[in-house]
Amino acid sequence: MSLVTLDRFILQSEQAHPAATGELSQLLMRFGLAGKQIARELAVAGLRKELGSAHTTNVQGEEQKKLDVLANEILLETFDYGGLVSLAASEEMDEPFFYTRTAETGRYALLFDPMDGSSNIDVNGTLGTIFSVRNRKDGSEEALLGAGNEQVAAGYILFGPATILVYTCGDGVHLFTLDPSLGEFLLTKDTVRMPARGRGFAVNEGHVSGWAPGVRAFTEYLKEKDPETGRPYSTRYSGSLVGDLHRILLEGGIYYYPADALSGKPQGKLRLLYECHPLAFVAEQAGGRASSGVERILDLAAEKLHQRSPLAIGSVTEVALYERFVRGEGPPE
Ligand code: FBP
Repeated sequence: MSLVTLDRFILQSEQAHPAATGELSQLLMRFGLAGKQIARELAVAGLRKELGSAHTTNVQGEEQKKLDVLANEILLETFDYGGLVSLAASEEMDEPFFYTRTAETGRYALLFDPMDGSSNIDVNGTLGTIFSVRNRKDGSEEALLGAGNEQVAAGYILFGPATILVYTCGDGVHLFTLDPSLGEFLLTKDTVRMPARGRGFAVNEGHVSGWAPGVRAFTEYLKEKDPETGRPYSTRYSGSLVGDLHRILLEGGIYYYPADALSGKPQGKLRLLYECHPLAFVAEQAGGRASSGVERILDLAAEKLHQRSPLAIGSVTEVALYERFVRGEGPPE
């Protein structure tokens, strides 16, 4: 059986696009390289005293972990040659980073959350890296703020019992698993389809007191007993959006992080450009859906780099139901 590595799959997919320059292919392959490096650092972080706080805070006022900073550095270095990228923005950097040598020529701009699920870092929980690729346009920070449907590619790397890379370029969602003995990501699932409905929901109910009545009613509705509609749903919240979304990609269900009027997060917690947009692109390409509760996440543009947005993402059935409850319409008759 011939092995389908990430690089081989990307190069074969490129052949379907005669006008392709090969630059996007090279760029996507680099995320594979960055994923391997970050996986290696995670595996030995406890041995190398790389767990714990970096004693710095990011632009969101959140404590930075040493691994947040290390993963950010690995990603920046991974694209600092080959002239593909002109600028990159990250959850861990106040301002975009401009690649001096290619600021005028690099065709692409990147946005990433280097270490998603930071609260899991010190307890060996599931973690992820989220990435989004855009055309550089005029190469300014403003060029990064466009609607989610301007993304060229997006995906995530999941660091769990196995390291998994999932990406889309707008032609379906493809899933690869890292074979540590080969040091290669191997194709595990091509053109993944998310089930239209699920049995699980992922939300931090500890914040319920700050939610809008519609969100509270939706959560209570999922927990009521009614086998005909597959209820009650099971709670599946890992503390890592990437970990929860990966489960939903394979089993269906919904993850939501609503606006929270009481904890100073009137727009929720998640960042629109490098958490919501890329995962919405993946979800929709797999047949799922992503909403703010009111609007399609991919139609939303940002005013600021680190802007937050409420997010409900997952199977079409549950996300549509969530939007009904947010509109105050309750469940369908
Ligand atoms: P980070 O990118 O800073 O980790 O924030 C995102 C996140 O950790 C998600 O992965 C996760 O679902 C959520 O925040 C957890 O937030 P909370 O601790 O409020 O439940």
